[in-house]
Amino acid sequence: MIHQWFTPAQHKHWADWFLKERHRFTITGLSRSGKSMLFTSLMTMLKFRSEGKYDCLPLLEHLPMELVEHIWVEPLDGFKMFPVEAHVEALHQGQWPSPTEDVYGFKLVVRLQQTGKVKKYLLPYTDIMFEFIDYPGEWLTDLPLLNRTFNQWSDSSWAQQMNRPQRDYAHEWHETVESFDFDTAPDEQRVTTLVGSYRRYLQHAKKHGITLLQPGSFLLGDNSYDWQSKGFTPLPSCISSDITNPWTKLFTEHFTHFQTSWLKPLRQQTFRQADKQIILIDLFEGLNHSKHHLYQLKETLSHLAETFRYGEDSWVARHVLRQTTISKVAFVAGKADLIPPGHRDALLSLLKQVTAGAVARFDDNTVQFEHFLVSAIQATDPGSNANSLRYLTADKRYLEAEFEPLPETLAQMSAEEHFPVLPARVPDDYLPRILNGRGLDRLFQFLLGKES
Ligand SMILES: Nc1nc2c(ncn2[C@@H]2O[C@H](COP(=O)(O)OP(=O)(O)OP(=O)(O)O)[C@@H](O)[C@H]2O)c(=O)[nH]1
Ligand SMILES: [Mg+2]
Repeated sequence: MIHQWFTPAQHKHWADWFLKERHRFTITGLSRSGKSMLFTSLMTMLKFRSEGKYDCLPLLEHLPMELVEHIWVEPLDGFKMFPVEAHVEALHQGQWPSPTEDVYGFKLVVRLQQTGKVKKYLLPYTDIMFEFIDYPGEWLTDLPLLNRTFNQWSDSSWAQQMNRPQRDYAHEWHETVESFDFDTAPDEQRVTTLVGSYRRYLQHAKKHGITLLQPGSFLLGDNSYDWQSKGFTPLPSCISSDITNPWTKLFTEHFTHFQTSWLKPLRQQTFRQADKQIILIDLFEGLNHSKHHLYQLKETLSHLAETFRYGEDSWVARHVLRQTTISKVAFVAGKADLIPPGHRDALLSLLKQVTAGAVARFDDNTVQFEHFLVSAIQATDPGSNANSLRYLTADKRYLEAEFEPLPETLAQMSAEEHFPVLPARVPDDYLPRILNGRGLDRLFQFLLGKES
């Protein structure tokens, strides 16, 4: 019987937790931050766990197996099924999952045992659902544009491009604008020229580790916004401030179209309010380039926090006011297997700094947050000393790499310093390496744990 296993305090915890039938997690992550790989690992772990093959998801410490009849994965209404088989097949071929260009979902259902009076009282639901949605990271950075006018966006976009590191990648685009004749009215060809040049800037900057790329949707193919016929670019402020200028008129119209026909439905469908949020962050790309890139990442994350609603997830808010706010946030630095264990404290400290601006937006103290280091797959092996790792290169050589200590603070990093990211290939024994991924247990324990 349940009351023999738990103290009264734990009973309360259980009751709280199961008052909700549906737990919505979002994993919010910039492009290439590791979302698809994390979902792939999670589903693989759950599959092994539910088939009783491997007891690998301590997630379920909060949900003892004795209470669980069955766990399975289902499609999520309105979404294509997350292509876990395709991703696992890619890993099997030694490839990483391909970048996501559309939105996919899945639902994890935990069916509880039906027996026992205590269960009926404590756990009103039979099935508890966890919903997961995977999407291209580029969509995420566009959401803040919902709160801007074209003019505001255009001005802030220029301001960003004038600073390092963006400025370093914007030369061609800036030259195009300088020699462009905005007195001649826009026609299809001239719009295509301008949008084409701006897109090349976005692509070039992305390749060099920039995360604040707006609109990121312009970087994707057919399943994304129709930038070919409804594109826009920032305009020099002398043009954008003149609302009678035909370019300003046209781009304002396209920008509004972007907001209403693309961003609004996207926010409603894909970024439905969840109560628990994992913000997945790749620090390695920034470290690979420069300290300016890390500051730029910090700015991006701070902008993103603007678009989500944070606050206490109270019973009243949920049942009476019918609103959900995010009450728990896990800031997660992924791919932690790419540095030696001895350097992880420094990585955690960098994570805290890079997310400080986002944290500052939780302006009341009802949001619980923590920082975590996680690897969805343990792709590397320990090296011969505390500062080294062994890994498989693209051409399948097994090498040892020595690491310089990471700086503990961004301020300590010199402007020219950078830390090359380990080009680790997917090893043949990817499966046990997924099952032995690090940090997921602590992460889920935090997310599923009692709200204080
Ligand atoms: N070593 C290591 N590399 C990882 C891990 N997770 C992701 N990666 C690397 O990061 C890349 C991006 O991971 P994805 O899961 O595709 O990232 P995403 O957030 O889905 O990216 P988009 O779909 O483009 O938004 C992969 O191709 C891998 O190279 C991990 O746990 N360990
Ligand atoms: Mg993806």
